[in-house]
Amino acid sequence: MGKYEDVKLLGDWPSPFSMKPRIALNLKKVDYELIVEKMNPKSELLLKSNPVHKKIPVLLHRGKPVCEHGLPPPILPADPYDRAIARFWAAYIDDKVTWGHHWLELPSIPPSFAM
Ligand SMILES: N[C@@H](CCC(=O)N[C@@H](CS)C(=O)NCC(=O)O)C(=O)O
Repeated sequence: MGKYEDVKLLGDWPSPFSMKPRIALNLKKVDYELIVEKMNPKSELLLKSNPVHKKIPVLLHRGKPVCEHGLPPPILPADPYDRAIARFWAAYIDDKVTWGHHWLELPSIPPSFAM
């Protein structure tokens, strides 16, 4: 992994929203520290870093918080059609797969539509 200065992710394992930045950081080979946020009660760090929504994940770069996850463009495929498919599935996961039991509701994916 590359050495990036002071990258921390405030998140937790069952949070699908936390998984996206973790996957992105791993794909980009960025070293980071995962700070597990237990949410009950919410930590001072979370409340200070994301005072508007008070939600995880929060990426902290040199102490500066970045809230609201998303797929950074360099992670998306170069081909416009492949990019559209990737965005479709990212939005689908965001909309439909919020907690564990929803994983069971994923449809079977036609091979032509899979990434
Ligand atoms: N729009 C946010 C959603 C994040 C989100 O909903 N996180 C959940 C955990 S998976 C959370 O922190 N929930 C705590 C709460 O709603 O108080 C994002 O894209 O990062």
